[in-house]
Amino acid sequence: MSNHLFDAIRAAATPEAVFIETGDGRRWTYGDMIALSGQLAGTLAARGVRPGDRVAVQVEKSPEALMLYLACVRAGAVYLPLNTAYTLAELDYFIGDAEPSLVVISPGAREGVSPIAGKYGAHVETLDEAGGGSLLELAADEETDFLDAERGPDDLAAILYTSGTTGRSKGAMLTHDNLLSNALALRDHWRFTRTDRLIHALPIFHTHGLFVASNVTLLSGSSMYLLPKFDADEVLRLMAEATVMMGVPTFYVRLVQHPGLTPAATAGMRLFVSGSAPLLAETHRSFSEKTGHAILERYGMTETNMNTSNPYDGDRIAGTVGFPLPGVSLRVTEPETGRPLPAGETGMIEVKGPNVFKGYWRMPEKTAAEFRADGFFITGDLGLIDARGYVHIVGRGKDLVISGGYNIYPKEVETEIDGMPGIVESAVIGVPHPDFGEGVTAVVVRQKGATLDEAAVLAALRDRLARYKQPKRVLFVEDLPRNTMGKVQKNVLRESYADLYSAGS
Ligand code: MLC
Ligand code: AMP
Repeated sequence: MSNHLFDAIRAAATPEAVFIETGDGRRWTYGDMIALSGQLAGTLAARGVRPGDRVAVQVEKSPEALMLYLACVRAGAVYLPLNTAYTLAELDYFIGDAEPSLVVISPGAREGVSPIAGKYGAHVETLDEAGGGSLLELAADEETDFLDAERGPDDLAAILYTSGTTGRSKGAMLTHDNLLSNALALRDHWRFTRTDRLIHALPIFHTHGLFVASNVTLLSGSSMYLLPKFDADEVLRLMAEATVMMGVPTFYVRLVQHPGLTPAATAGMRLFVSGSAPLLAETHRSFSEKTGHAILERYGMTETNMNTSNPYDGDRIAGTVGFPLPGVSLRVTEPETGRPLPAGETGMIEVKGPNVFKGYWRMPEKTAAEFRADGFFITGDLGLIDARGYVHIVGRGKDLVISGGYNIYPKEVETEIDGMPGIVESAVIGVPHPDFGEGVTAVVVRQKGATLDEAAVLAALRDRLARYKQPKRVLFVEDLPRNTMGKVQKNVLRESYADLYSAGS
């Protein structure tokens, strides 16, 4: 039987070659990967997971968690990773919307999640970061030679939720070929070979750490150092052994502040990739001055995988995201009409290609609204193509904050704040933050006589929203600035508070 994505992974695998090493020296070969993902796939099937079923997973990062992703691919299930920061209130929505047949969570979360899973008819199993939990206990009894489920290029491999501008999160449906075609394009573009060793310090519940980092490693038969999270000391130590790192801009901001970042420390590295949020030109320059390496910036999103990349050979230009990847068509249009704009003019970035997702889970109207009639996906990012063909992202048409590489939709935070007693209204904005790029900031109007303060607003949000979505500051004002149409002028607020997080403020 053929399984579009896993057949390609299997073909690139040399059984005795190392796939994963952890910081504490444990190793998994490609042979181990095939055996363990086979046992886990067998466990899924035995637990009643059928091809097309969703498997929701909210667990700490570990080699076994990655094997579970591969097991889902092999069993024909749809992998649904969830940010470990999500609260039970957020989880209830995702499980209710996706209706998974199985939910895998950390052992400590079982008590809280089981009633939610039960409400929607899902089984629960557990997995911890040290390889313990009920799922692996069951897997130990399974055979390693699982017969992979038949899956074609257009079958779903994963659903990744992205927050919606109108509040409700949308599940982006990604097919086997969306993932495979993009990983192959990146592998070739970034010249990955079996001899590469990737520093993997990203979370594995988003496109960047899950698909870009892991699938490129798998499809090149190379290896990775899988770290629980980003830690500048640990990453610098591993650079002596590694060849490539992928990170969000915050990684690079923290590295350039570290005294250990020197030409000697990075001498064995051949490539540093940045993405998920804009890399400041200043960070690019400073990194290059301290190491001699030009960071390679690329641009992608959950719905499209990776769209563009700076060149491997040739100029990696700070402040640009490079050229469309092979197979990807990119154009800049007038947002209202979709009319293509000439080079140099700013408009909506639209993309089309095998990388672009199949649509939003059970939201056909939302899907239709974000595609043009000729199949181009409207990204919501504003940009231009310069005379040399480099793509520049100059802003966002969507009301979105990106903090440390995580997306926060202001509407979701505003809805929570507006529902609190004593609040008239709120506007949530992103303003420059030295570490996270943008800091989530709430500007709030209180009812006359209300005594609610910053601490009370933050306390009320604690169990409602993931930590990274919670405002770093809550500021109170008499009125929000509005234009003649009555729309809140967030640009005015962003200007007023531009220095809020600067050193010394
Ligand atoms: C953690 N915190 C954050 C945060 N991460 N707050 C805002 N934004 C973030 N991104 C909170 C913590 O809960 C903590 O709260 C406080 O901030 C300080 O935490 P920290 O110890 O400094 O954070 P750290 O654990 O070091 O995490 C920061 C980070 C991490 C940048 C390393 O957020 C990260 O790994 N981000 C990567 C995100 C990513 O993979 N994005 C890809 C999406 S895919 P408290 O309670 O202590 O106050 C995509 C498509 C594409 O976008 O193109 O790739
Ligand atoms: P997500 O929905 O989490 O996948 O985030 C995707 C969004 O991140 C894109 O639509 C862009 O706004 C942003 N993004 C990703 N890479 C870059 C980059 N290199 N520069 C600027 N913005 C980026």
